[in-house]
Amino acid sequence: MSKKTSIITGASGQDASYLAELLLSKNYKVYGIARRVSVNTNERIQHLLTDSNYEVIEGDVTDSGCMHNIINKLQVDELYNLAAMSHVGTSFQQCNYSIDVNLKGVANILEGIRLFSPNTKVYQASTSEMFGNNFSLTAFYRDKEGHKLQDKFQNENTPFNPRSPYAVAKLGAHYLCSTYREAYKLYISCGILFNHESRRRGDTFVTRKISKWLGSYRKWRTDYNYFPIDFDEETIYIENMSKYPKLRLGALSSYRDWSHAKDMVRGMWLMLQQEQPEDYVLASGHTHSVQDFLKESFSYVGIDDFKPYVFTDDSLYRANEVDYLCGDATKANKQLNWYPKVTFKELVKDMVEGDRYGSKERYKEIP
Ligand code: NAP
Ligand code: G4F
Repeated sequence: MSKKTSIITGASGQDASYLAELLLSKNYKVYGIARRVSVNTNERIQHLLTDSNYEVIEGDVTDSGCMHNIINKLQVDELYNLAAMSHVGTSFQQCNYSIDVNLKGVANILEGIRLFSPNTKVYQASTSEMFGNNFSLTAFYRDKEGHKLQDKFQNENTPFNPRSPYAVAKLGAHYLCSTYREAYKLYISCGILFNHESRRRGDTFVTRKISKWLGSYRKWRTDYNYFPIDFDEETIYIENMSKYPKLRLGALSSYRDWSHAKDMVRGMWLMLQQEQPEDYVLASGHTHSVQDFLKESFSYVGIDDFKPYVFTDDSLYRANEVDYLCGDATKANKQLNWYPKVTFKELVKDMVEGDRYGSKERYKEIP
């Protein structure tokens, strides 16, 4: 059988790095599309660059000519569109740019597929942010072992209600995908993914911000070998009056359904192995607040009360907040036989351990 071929846009990102590993392990030829940058941003895929089945091609999804040429030339079996301006907070400051990349970029790809490579199967990275503060209410739903999960959740039938420029752009792209799927009979599946993290998570997202701060704080404290003796509003002091800035965060009461990125990319691949293209929610079915993440990660390193270590910075609050996300992935469970393997506790441990040793050891993964 001939080797399957694939394109992954956003090649240097968190998910793309795990997806490339997965596809290479399945003997695919992988073309990673990464935009031109003035410094090397290949840290997450450095270990793949010597693999003859992996090739990085320079490209930007906002450039239609560039994307059309790549799609036409490669005629791949599967295209995974993961490129995005993926930071919700930033999208309030960079509204037009978020629309350019997250919506118009998708239009460029879909047109390229329609015109030049209509047999290519497409995965589009949709997001739970599209639900905003909407949720469906039922008594509760159960997992495959019959355990009770949440009573408030979002699934494929929950109405969308985007609350950020990021979510609006992603929702536009989501609808564009279903429009192209129906109008031109293309194989396009959207994964409505809830939050997923890892050691490779960008360091401005809240989970990684926490694990990274803990790593550097612990190193600083070990260097001095003292425990904190005093705190003021923004600073931690130890015995010789050396000081360390507190962890600065915004909203602590938002709830997110956090999974490991490795579990999610398996679901992306499964979506493109079906007879028919459909959209699927991928989520753990468990939700935790930012405070829960703080509690779990600080207690993992032996700090019982995280509160004295955190400074709440008003400038980090968003103009609009999504308060509660918890996904019901029953459809993916049943149709794709997809279940996440890494628990919330294991995820926190993996991230905190990853940042404990600094950047070199960071990518030694949990098995
Ligand atoms: P990420 O780490 O921020 O990766 C995004 C990638 O897109 C980066 O490699 C970035 O390149 C690239 N990119 C940005 N603008 C581009 C452009 N104009 N042309 C080409 N590439 C461009 O995000 P992620 O967490 O892996 O997420 C992957 C996708 O899933 C994104 O579409 C995200 O919106 C979506 N998603 C993520 C989550 C989550 O919790 N992680 C949940 C739901 C949906 P640089 O490295 O040069 O910046
Ligand atoms: O880690 P976050 O920035 O992730 P957010 O906004 O949920 O978005 C992520 O997940 C989406 C899926 O639901 C993806 F589509 C999107 O691309 C991205 O991967 O923020 C999580 C929560 C928010 O409520 C935020 O307000 O943490 C809160 N938070 C509190 N302090 C903070 C901070 N978020 C960030 N980034 N930085 C803070 O200092």
